[in-house]
Amino acid sequence: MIEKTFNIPKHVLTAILITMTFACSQPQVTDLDEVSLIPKPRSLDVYPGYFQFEESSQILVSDETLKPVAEYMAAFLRPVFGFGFSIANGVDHGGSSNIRLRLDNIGEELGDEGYILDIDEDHVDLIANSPAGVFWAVQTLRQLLPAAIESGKLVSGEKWAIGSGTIKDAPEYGYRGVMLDVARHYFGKEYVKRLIDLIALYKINHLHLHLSDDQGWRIEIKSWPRLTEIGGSTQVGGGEGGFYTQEDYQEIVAYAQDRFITIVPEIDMPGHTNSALASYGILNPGITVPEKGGFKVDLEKHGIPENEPQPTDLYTGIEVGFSTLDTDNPITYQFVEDVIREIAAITPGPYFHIGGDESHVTAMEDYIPFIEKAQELVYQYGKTAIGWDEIAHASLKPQSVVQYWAVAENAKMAVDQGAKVLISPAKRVYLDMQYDSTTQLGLHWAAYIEVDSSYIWEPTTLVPGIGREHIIGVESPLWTETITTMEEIEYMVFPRLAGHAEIGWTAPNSRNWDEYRVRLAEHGPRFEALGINFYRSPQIDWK
Ligand code: TNX
Repeated sequence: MIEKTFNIPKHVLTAILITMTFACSQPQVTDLDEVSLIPKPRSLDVYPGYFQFEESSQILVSDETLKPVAEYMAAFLRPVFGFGFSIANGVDHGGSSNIRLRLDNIGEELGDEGYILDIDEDHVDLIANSPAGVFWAVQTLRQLLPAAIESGKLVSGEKWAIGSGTIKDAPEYGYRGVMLDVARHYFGKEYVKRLIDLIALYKINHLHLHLSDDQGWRIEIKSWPRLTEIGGSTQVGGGEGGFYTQEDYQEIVAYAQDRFITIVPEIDMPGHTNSALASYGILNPGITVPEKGGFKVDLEKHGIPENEPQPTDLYTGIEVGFSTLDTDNPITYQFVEDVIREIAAITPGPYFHIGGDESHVTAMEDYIPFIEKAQELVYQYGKTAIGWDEIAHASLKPQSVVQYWAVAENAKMAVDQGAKVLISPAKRVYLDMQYDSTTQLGLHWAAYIEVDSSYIWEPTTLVPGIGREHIIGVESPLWTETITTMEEIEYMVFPRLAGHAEIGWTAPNSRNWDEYRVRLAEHGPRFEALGINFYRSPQIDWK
């Protein structure tokens, strides 16, 4: 065997060694403007240099109210970095390599949710008028770090650094929402919490829970216990269903609140009420359920005397529009009041959603006074009423909100009454709509919604006569007739929600599909690290 020796001159070797050592100690830093942020921030300035996280880095808070945000942040940094990230009061004592969370007056135009994220060689500063702004700055910081930050697992040997610069950011709309239908299929609180965690990353700040429908009643009402005992006992397809106790619901509310997400409870009325009519015959005006998918309530099992008014059958199919509350019966209003009172009492958020959609078997002359009474009760219990766009047929209070999903004239009627609009056009944001004709899950009555179609639209040009001043924001509903698991939820929600989040947050003149799709591609590894079962749309060159 021939031994080969390379005679490398000593000075060259030294030079190579120095270069290697230098290269190893230099972290990989991407300039801020090269990072794919979603939603796109309002402004971004890049400076030379970078901030490097150190073992000794601390999270400092200017204010006690920011401690939970600091804890939240530390909870995802610690396991991945393997650093301690201790949290301390006071942002003004010296020390470098710290992350400082600070409440300060950053100007009215950045509002309650805006923030400044300032990165230099010594510090990362997250500054806002209120804790919500600091929280959204944390979400931006997450996206400035490599995708591995989302894995929750230790990454060793990495030098963690982010490029220097300043991001100034604030949302276009104060209401950026997702709706989850837990009535057609019931999803336990762990599912809801995971969804809350995932949507927070995209700065979504409302989660609307569709808590009742023909197939299921999902929230405990102490004064009407059979609603969950009977009405919560099944779901589409005939599975066992389920419901949230009031304690479960409060746990969800608190979990969401910790992430600056407001829960919006919906009880859909006077249609979409079969689960209530199956629980209490006295609420039933004598309707019957569609032939396929109905089954008798076991009266004996629930101790219901034969001579009580007959409840409807439970319903496990997916037809809509066949049920209604008895709008002439005073007991109906006792029921509605009890339900609104009990839910309002455990809902800190400002809204109560009364549904009001597809009441096809309620005569308009009955529908209108019903909606007006329900609206009244919502205000009586201290909440702001929201309803689907049909409620605009009734006389609305100016504070009330109409959720535009189908009929533009309804939305226009609402603003003509001085009410506000939440934008949820089925053709653009319905997350239960299939991506294309090959999608296995979902429906397509409104449209096939590929990623481009879900992104390329603008709320203020959707309905003539409805402009920026009438709109409170954008919400993406996920109806769950065909959705049964968390994986299926994720598949329909991602990646479309990221685009909806940007429509709600980023001004229209900063949005552009060709540029967005490149940014979205970079979120593929983030989705993967988070274990999200997302739809790999062929429109995106996933990384
Ligand atoms: C229409 S959107 C409905 C829901 C269905 C959905 C299915 C709305 C207010 N009503 O009851 O689940 O279509 O896409």
